[in-house]
Amino acid sequence: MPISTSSAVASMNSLADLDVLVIGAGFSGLGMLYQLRKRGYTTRVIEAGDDVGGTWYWNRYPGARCDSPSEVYCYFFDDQLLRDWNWSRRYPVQPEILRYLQHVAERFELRRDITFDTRVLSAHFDEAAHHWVTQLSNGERLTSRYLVTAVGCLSDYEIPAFKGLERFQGEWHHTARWPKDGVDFTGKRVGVIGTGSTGIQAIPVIAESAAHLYVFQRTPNYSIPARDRVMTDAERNEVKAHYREIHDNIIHTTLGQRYAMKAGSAFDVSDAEREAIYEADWQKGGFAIMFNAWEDLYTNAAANETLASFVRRKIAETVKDPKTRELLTPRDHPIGTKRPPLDTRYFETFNRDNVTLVDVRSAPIVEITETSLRTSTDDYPLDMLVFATGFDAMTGALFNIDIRGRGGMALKDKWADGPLTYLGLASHGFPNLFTITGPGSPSVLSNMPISIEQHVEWISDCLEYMRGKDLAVIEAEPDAEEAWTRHVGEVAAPTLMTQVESWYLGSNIPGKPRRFVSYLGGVGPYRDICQQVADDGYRGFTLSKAG
Ligand code: NA7
Repeated sequence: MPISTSSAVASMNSLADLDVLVIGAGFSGLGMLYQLRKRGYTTRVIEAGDDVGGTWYWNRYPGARCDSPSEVYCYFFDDQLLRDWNWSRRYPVQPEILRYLQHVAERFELRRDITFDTRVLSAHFDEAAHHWVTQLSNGERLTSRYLVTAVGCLSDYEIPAFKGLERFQGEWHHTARWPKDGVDFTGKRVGVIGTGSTGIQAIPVIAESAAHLYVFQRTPNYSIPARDRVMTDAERNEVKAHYREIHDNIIHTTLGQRYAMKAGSAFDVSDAEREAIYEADWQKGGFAIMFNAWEDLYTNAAANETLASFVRRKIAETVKDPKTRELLTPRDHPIGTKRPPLDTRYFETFNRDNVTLVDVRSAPIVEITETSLRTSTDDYPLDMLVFATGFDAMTGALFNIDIRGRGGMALKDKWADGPLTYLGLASHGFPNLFTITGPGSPSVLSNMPISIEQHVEWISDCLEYMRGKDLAVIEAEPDAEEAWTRHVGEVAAPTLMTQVESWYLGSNIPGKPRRFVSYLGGVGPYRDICQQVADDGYRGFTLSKAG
C-alpha cells in the first residue's frame, strides 16, 4: 500500500528544504525512505543510477546472485509484502532481486521522492543553521536537517592500476559496472582477473559461451557449492506461514541468518563424527558448513584446519588436472577468514577444454597491451577483459563524497587512520549524520537486509525522539566513539580474520589503513546494545535544541 503523505507535516520547524536527505536508493535508501515518509518527514533520496536497486542495480555480471537464502534476503517491515512476493529460487539471482526492489519502489510509490541519475558531490554541515547543505551533480543545492548515507558497503569498485589498460582495443568491463544489455562472449578469448566471490560466480557462466576463458588467479579461494535450486510451492508456503517467527529469531542471531554455530570445539567430537557433519552440510550447500560449525572455527587455527582440509579434499576430488588442482587449492589462509564464496560448478569449470587457469601470483600481471595481457612470463592474446577485482569496501563510497562536519572537517581526514564511529551509525564532529551499515556495525559480516532494517528503525526512532523533545542536533560524543571503536577492534583481535590480508581489513587498497572495521560481536548483541543506547536517552550522544 502506498503511504499517504497528504497529512504529513514537516514538523521539525526548520528552515531547511527537507527533514532528511538520503544518499542511495538500494535496500537501505528505499527502506529509509519508506519509514521516514510513514512518519511524516519530508525526505528526498539521491541516486546515481537511473533506477532503484543499489548493489543489485550495478552488479549485473553473469552469474550474479545472492549468497543468503531468499527467505531471509528481503524486507520484513510489511506483512503483505512478505505474503505477496514469491521468490523463485533458493538463492535469488540479480535480476530477480532487482525486480523485487523495483516492486517495492512501485508498491509504496517510492520513486516520486527519488532523484535519479544524480550524484551527491558534497555535503557540508552548516553549524549556525544546524543543517546539512548538499550539492548535487545536477546543479541543485539542498538543505536538510539530517543526512543519511545509504551508499552500500561494497559500491566503490576497484580496478588495479594495470599498466597499459587504456591501450587495450578489446571490450573490457568491471563486474560492478556491467552493461544493461549484457555482454556477448561468443567466439571470444576472454580474460577474467579475480577469483573472489564475484569472479567465482561469473567464471562458470562466461566459460559456457567464450571461445576460450583465461582465469588470472592471484589467490586461490575456498568455495562452497551453493546448491541453488528452484523453490517448491510447499517450501515457499512453509516459509510464508512462519515469516514472523523466522524474522524474530534471526534478528537475535550472530549473522542475521538461519545458522547457529555449535558451542564448544571442533575437537569435542571424533574425527569420524566431524567428517560426517561436514559432509552433511556440504551436501546441503550454502553457508551451513561455515556457520553451523563449532565456535572455535574462527579463533583456533587447528580447528579451522579441520574444515579447510575437508574443502581442499573436495577440490581435489573435483579438479582433474593435477597442476590446475594444486593451483586452485588454498593453503595460505584459514577458511572463512576472507569472505567465503558460494559457487555453482566453479571447480568443475576448470575441467573444461576452453578454460585455462593462469597463476599470477608466481608470474604477476605486468601490463595490458592493445591485444593481450602480459604476465612476467607469458603473453595472453585476448578479445575481452573482465575485472572481478573488488571494491574499496566500507569507506570508499563515503569518501567519494566531500562530507564535512564541524569546522569544515572532512570525514576523509577524520578517518585517515581508520573509521572512528559510535555504533557504526555516527561520528563525532558530524552532527545529524547517520551512516546505514557504516564501519563499526556488523554490516558485511551479516545478512545485509536484516542489518539495514535495524539501522533504519533505529534512525527513525531516534528522529522521533528528537522531534518529541523538540531537539535539533544529535552528535556522537568523542568518548563514546573512542570506546566503541576500541571495542570493535577488541572483539575482532582474537579471531583468525585479523591475521590474513583481505578486503575486510582494507588490505586490497593501496595505502588504506589496515583496520578490521566490521563489528564481529553479532547482529543480536549489537541490536541489544543499540536499543539500550536509545532506551538510555541516546547515551553517548549529545542532544541539543536549536540555538
Ligand atoms: P574481492 O573478494 O575483493 O576479490 C577480488 C579479486 O581480485 C581477488 O581474487 C583478488 O586477488 C583479485 N585481484 C585484485 N587485484 C589484483 C591484481 N592486481 N592482480 C590479480 N588479481 C587481483 O571482490 P569480489 O567482487 O569478488 O567480492 C566482493 C564482495 O562483493 C563479496 O565478498 C560479496 O560480499 C559481494 P587477491 O585475493 O587479492 O590475491
